Amino acid sequence: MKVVLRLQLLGVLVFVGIFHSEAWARYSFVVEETPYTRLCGTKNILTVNGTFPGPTLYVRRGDTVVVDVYNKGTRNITIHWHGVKQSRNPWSDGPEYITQCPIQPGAKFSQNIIFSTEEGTLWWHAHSEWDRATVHGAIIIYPKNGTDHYPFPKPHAEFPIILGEWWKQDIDKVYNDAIQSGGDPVASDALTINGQPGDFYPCSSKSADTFKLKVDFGKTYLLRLVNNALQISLYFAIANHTLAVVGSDASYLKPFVTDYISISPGQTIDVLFTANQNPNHLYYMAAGVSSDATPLVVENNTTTTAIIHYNNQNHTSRSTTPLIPKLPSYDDTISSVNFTSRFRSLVDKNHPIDVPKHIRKRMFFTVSMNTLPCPNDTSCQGPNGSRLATSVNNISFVTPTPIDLLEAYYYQIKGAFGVKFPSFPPLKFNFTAEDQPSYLETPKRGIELKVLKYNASVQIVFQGTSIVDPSEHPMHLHGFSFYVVGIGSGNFDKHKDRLKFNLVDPPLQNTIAVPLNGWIAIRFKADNPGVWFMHCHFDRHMSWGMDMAFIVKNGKTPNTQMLPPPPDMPPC
Ligand SMILES: *[C@@H]1O[C@H](CO)[C@@H](O)[C@H](O)[C@H]1NC(C)=O
Ligand SMILES: *[C@@H]1O[C@H](CO)[C@@H](O)[C@H](O)[C@H]1NC(C)=O
Ligand SMILES: *[C@@H]1O[C@H](CO)[C@@H](O)[C@H](O)[C@H]1NC(C)=O
Ligand SMILES: *[C@@H]1O[C@H](CO)[C@@H](O)[C@H](O)[C@H]1NC(C)=O
Ligand SMILES: *[C@@H]1O[C@H](CO)[C@@H](O)[C@H](O)[C@H]1NC(C)=O
Ligand SMILES: *[C@@H]1O[C@H](CO)[C@@H](O)[C@H](O)[C@H]1NC(C)=O
Ligand SMILES: *[C@@H]1O[C@H](CO)[C@@H](O)[C@H](O)[C@H]1NC(C)=O
Ligand SMILES: *[C@@H]1O[C@H](CO)[C@@H](O)[C@H](O)[C@H]1NC(C)=O
Ligand SMILES: *[C@@H]1O[C@H](CO)[C@@H](O)[C@H](O)[C@H]1NC(C)=O
Ligand SMILES: *[C@@H]1O[C@H](CO)[C@@H](O)[C@H](O)[C@H]1NC(C)=O
Ligand SMILES: *[C@@H]1O[C@H](CO)[C@@H](O)[C@H](O)[C@H]1NC(C)=O
Ligand SMILES: CC(=O)N[C@H]1CO[C@H](CO)[C@@H](O)[C@@H]1O
Ligand SMILES: [Cu+2]
Repeated sequence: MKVVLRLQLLGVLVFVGIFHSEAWARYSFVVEETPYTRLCGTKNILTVNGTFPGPTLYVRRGDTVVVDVYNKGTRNITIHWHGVKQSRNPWSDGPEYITQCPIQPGAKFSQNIIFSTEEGTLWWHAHSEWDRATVHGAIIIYPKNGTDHYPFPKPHAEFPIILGEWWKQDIDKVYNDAIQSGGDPVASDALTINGQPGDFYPCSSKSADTFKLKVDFGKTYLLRLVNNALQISLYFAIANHTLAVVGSDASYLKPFVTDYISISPGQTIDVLFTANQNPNHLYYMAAGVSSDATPLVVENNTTTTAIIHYNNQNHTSRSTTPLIPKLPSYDDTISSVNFTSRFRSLVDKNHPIDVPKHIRKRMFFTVSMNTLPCPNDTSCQGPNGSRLATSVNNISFVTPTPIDLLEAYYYQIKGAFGVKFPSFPPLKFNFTAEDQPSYLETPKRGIELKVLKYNASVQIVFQGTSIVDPSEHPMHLHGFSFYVVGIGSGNFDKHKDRLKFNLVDPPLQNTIAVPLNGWIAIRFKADNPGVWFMHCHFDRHMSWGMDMAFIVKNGKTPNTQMLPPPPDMPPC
């Protein structure tokens, strides 16, 4: 098996070497504090190997990779391999207090990353508090070596494009302040493309560090987009160039052409674009807010940019002011849902799909904003002097500690969690009504899991509600990709909407945004034993309780059972 290591330097891929290895490759991730300057100020941020974004992992479909994670920082940390199925190996999945206790300062944890059918782009990120703001990187999964190749013309070159948010404050302060206040977190100070805010922000203009992509006229390029923003979904576009969407979440799509994309935190989208415009101009690629999350964006609805620069410009007639793409407005939720609704799995003989047809386990999960009454001596900066919360089926998840759910399950430690997560919400009401009675606002709090039989065919309809404040919710499931068989606005109608499910070529995703006051329906086969977290990928919603976990039981044969824990699981 061939492993190609590359370094990304100022936007140019520099080829540093090829080596051969046996069944797997081994990497080191050194988590450490590193000084970075952005928006006119310097501060230490937590990084992997001193780079921001962190190193890209290059693998092939079906590889297993070992990553030795060394914590040389001063904070507890965990690393999650977002979208990697990790068959039978929840031990290396990463969410803190769900599948492991954190890697404490000075400690090391060797994680086995087991790829299976994923192909395209995924990413890795910290899964401890909100550390992923700076601790993240792309994972590029090439087709298997040999006859297999991309199901589209080979691009001339390809680049990871990681979208994110930058705070002038330390991210742990942003987190602690939000948790203590009970209200919304402070808005980020900039959006970023590959770690750089770009020309529209102070001290970034014409910065040598702004991400630049040099292209040859007539050539086609593959951009592997990752949204690592913490609190918002994003629109992305390139001035005067159309984009052909070819994949998402490491699964190929039927290509379609669009002027813009909408991408949720957690999601990846692969797009091709051809450098076929006037080479004497510069073109911005730009990203801007797409969620209607008013308190977090209104003052900060600026746009992050990178520059596309054609080689072989005519120097006497070139323009030095880049053209700006038009992005949909931040509150234009229709354009966002419209874009996502166009996804269709590729489906060809090399990329078949297997949508569960006969559902054994049907579930309906409401995802809601909530408020908690104000306890004495507590700051309560949520609406009407409350504390903000979130829930799934009216249970606001409480993070277990000092223990993790996977070890509690495996070693049968009693009292760490319950197994009564409800398949249906406790109350029926008009989920998306304009005004909701205030008695609906207060959720229960707890640690309830849902037990699934091995190989059960599962359907979940996620229903957004208008309790407190309607919002979209990018839901992410660990341990599985799922088919998105339906998406719609308003209340899910089980008689009418079910008839319109796409069971022919639904997209296979690991993150899907439940539209604001809308619903989505997903299906998957529970063929991966373990404890698997499911949560909203807006980090504030995750921290407020929009989470739950599945226990998928072992099957009957040895190769349908969880692998044993590794010897170096971090202790609590
Ligand atoms: C991968 O494929 C290339 C070309 O097909 C071949 O030269 C190379 O030896 C292969 N590598 C491995 C590890 O199979
Ligand atoms: C990270 O840094 C370590 C030591 O500094 C190095 O051995 C390792 O190869 C680097 N990892 C990656 C993925 O670049
Ligand atoms: C870019 O697109 C705009 C809007 O469609 C158009 O007015 C302009 O002429 C285009 N510029 C170039 C250099 O193609
Ligand atoms: C904010 O968005 C509005 C509406 O899209 C736009 O008019 C305004 O220029 C934006 N402000 C900034 C600072 O980007
Ligand atoms: C470059 O542009 C100038 C001005 O438009 C023109 O006179 C010249 O012929 C061009 N050169 C080339 C190589 O196209
Ligand atoms: C939605 O997308 C379709 C293309 O699939 C387009 O024709 C239509 O105008 C779009 N609608 C809105 C409201 O943007
Ligand atoms: C909270 O404060 C109120 C008013 O000071 C007091 O009556 C009540 O007993 C306190 N509740 C708790 C749980 O301490
Ligand atoms: C639910 O509320 C929405 C929004 O106010 C309204 O349009 C719809 O008619 C209501 N549905 C029912 C069944 O009352
Ligand atoms: C959630 O549960 C609490 C406690 O039972 C109840 O007061 C509240 O009305 C419920 N809300 C919803 C939306 O089910
Ligand atoms: C806050 O209180 C006002 C007045 O009692 C009420 O109308 C409003 O719905 C409340 N808002 C929330 C989010 O509870
Ligand atoms: C770090 O993790 C350990 C083990 O779970 C825990 O005891 C400790 O409180 C954590 N430290 C912080 C600052 O959260
Ligand atoms: C870059 C920028 O405009 N940042 C602003 C974002 O909004 C906060 C207030 O919410 C301002 O303090 C920042 O300056
Ligand atoms: Cu959410």
